[in-house]
Amino acid sequence: MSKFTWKILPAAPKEWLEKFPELSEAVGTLLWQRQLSTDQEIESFLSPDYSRDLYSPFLFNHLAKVVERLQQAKAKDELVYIYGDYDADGVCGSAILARTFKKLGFKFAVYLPHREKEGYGLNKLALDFIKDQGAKIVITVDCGISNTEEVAYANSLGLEVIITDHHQLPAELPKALGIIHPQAPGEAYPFKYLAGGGVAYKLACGLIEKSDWSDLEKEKMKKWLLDLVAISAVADMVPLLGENRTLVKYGLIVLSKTQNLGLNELMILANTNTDKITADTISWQLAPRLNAAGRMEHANTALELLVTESLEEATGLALGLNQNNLDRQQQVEEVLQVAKATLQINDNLLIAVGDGWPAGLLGLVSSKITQEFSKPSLVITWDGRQYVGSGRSIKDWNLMTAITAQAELLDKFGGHPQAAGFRLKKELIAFLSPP
Ligand SMILES: [Mn+2]
Repeated sequence: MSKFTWKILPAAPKEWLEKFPELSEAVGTLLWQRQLSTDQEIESFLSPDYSRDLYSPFLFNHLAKVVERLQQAKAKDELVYIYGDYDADGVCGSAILARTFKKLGFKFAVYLPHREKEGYGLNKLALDFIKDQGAKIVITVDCGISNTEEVAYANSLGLEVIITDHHQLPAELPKALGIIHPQAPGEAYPFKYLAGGGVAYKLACGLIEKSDWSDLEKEKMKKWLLDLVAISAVADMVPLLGENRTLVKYGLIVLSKTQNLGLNELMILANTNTDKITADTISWQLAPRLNAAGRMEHANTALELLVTESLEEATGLALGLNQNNLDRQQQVEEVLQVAKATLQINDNLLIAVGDGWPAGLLGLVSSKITQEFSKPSLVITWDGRQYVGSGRSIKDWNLMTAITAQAELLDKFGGHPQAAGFRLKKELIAFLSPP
């Protein structure tokens, strides 16, 4: 029996196809199946246009307010901390803001939490550290929307928090100075599926547009950041529709002639053919290497690579990431073999429980299991203090909803419908014993 059950979508109706004589039947049907029905939707899908298909960042409800506060911070020479996620999306988003701040002359620093020791999102110890450095403002990138408690703590320390994120919204939003999130309640921004890096880019564009540079300088700066925006979107697997399509199309062009020394070095090591850059170049060559930093050591290496202006440093950092990636591949293979040998099935959910597996690799292992068996999976390990887990799901089963339904068993959780992570409460140890 075949591993797949094929469900063939219906062909486009003849009358509909006749309205678009310039399209072949095959292309017409594919567009119709994607529910693209107007001339304008079809045109934007087939030929995204930079000057037509991007929205103004100031459509975000809070963007003007946030830009104004940041301009004030710059004028007063206040220290601003960028607090990013450790994956390729978060690191690229942090690099986008860092490069923009540097060009604009901000006093700033970047903090990326350690994937295993600190975990995802804001944490109080990190906020204490940031406060001690003399910061006034913290801007989250690709995280923060679920950190209601940590934002309250930051406020109690006298830190103002700006959230830029795209993750699932919690019941109670954090009390931040501004929330830039395409799906925030009442958010006017028309496109809802930007990656974390895309959201950070919108803030960067707002700052650039309000700067005193010439129009030409502004345009150049905004365009040369698009390589990082494309990596964010493809690495995070956001739908390549609407504004994402335009950002990625132009981002790939920028990537093929990137001015980013680190990306250039990374592409040399990955044997990238810069004449044929596609989304696959990002998925298979760049994103795994950028992610390897956070999974194997610390995401700071990837960030430094993306912001460095020294060729020598870029070469060294790229070599390090390349090695991290090789080590990562080997370890995933090892954990995958053990996980598959201990796989349990519960309804239609596959579960593997282990001991001491690197937490940064659980999602990759889960993804391979889900791919192989076409079923959602959870890969859970004992990390010496607690059970941590990561899961991947199939298209028709919302993993995040399933995990949220078990919130009372969990210390921390977050993610998307098809990919999520969690920590089990310590009291639950008795119910799960490592194999
Ligand atoms: Mn993301």
